[in-house]
Amino acid sequence: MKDTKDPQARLDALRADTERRNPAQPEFHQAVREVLDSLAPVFAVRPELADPSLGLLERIVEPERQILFRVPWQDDHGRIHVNRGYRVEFNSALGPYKGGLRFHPSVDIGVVKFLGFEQIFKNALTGLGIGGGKGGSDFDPHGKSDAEVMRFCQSFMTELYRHIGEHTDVPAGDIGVGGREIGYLFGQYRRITNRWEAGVLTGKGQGWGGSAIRPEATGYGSVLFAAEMLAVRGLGLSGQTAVVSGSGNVAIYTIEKLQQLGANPVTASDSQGYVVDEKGIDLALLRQIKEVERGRVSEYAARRGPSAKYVAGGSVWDVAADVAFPSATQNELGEEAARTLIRNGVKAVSEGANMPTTPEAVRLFQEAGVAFGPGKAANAGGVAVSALEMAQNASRSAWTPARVEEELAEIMRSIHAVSYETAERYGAPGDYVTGANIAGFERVADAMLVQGLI
Ligand code: NDP
Ligand code: 2IT
Repeated sequence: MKDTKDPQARLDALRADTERRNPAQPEFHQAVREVLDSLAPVFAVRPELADPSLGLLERIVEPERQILFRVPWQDDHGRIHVNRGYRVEFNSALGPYKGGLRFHPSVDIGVVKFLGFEQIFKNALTGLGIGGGKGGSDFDPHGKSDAEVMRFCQSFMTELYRHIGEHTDVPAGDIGVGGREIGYLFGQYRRITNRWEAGVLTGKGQGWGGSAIRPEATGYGSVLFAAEMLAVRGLGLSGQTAVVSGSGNVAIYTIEKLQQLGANPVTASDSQGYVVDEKGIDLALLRQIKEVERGRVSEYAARRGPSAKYVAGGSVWDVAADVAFPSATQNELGEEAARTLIRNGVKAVSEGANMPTTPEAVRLFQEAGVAFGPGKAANAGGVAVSALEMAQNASRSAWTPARVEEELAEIMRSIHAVSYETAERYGAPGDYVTGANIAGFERVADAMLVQGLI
């Protein structure tokens, strides 16, 4: 990289270098760019962090370790399939690598690196002593039997086990990985290692080391973050109409917390379409279809009656709302959707998913004065309660749901406060993207600096 003292020129050169060294990884480039674009104000105040001779930035964009492996498995008809397994151990300056596993056909090394990179700063924001990592596979759990999912998980863990551990790397769920998969993965880890090492995975069942409120934590946290952003503007969630995308773990508990706080979530979606329910989403029906039957949101509309309409292939962001919760996947909310939401009067957007809003759409929201909560801050509640699960495992205790929920609320308040105050301090009032990126970066950078050349 060019050895220049001009911070912006250094950042531009680093970005170009990262793109050249990591070809064909557009999601990773996007995630790196979004962080680097926020950092110039830090270097104006703390030039030592950008000192070219330290190479700190070059180290931050390079994972500490990248693991790629073959995952062979047999389907119910005896046929053999081969998938790829990934674990990117990105940064352990603040604690053991921590982050979910994603099973989805779109998973490749660039997707895992984008998620792992985001996770470093998200985890730093929680203040709970966890480093950043992510993993997964291009395996598609849709339409697979429980037995097939179990055989896949066992094969995946038969390689992964040698790389993880409660003090080393602690995976959890993400898209396509929930309680069922964590159960199969944990069983195989225990069998291979002959260790009851509860803290090696989070998102476990509550009867065997899982934490209360972990399934709810990401969605609940994203709603609490939205409530904090609205409170700054003298507004509340009660009585507000909400549009939520996705119908998985994050979306379901986003809808639940919105209803508890008196808001009216009217949508859910999957990769095939969305449903809009003018009476508000019937959560018991949605959960029956998604969690029990593992079905599609189209079935919700078919069973709910005349208040609900299914729109195949449409954009959920066409539905008018006061608050929006993108909770499905990356780049699901682009420029056109942002314009529609702004035209319809949206006041706040809280990212339950990782990087769901494109950079152009983020800019539009910010220019329009919409409160925008980036995923690193807004969806950190899930990994935060994972860290609380690790604490319970280490002390062989189980906290009450009320205690975990109170801690989650306090953590979300503090992430909001540090993002808000950091943005103010660096001359970008109300800009949670800048605030969260700088606050997370400073914690990681400070730890790396005093730990020597790592
Ligand atoms: P789930 O697998 O439970 O649900 C994913 C949902 O998103 C499904 O409705 C799925 O629909 C939809 N979806 C997935 N891929 C696409 C796509 N390419 N296009 C449109 N819709 C899609 O995952 P989670 O709810 O756990 O995760 C959702 C998001 O939240 C992800 O970005 C994840 O990284 C993020 N997140 C999750 C956390 C957690 O604790 N689980 C913590 C923090 C962030 P379909 O079934 O049709 O694929
Ligand atoms: O993106 C995320 O923060 C997660 N999928 C949760 C990670 C975790 O370790 O709980």
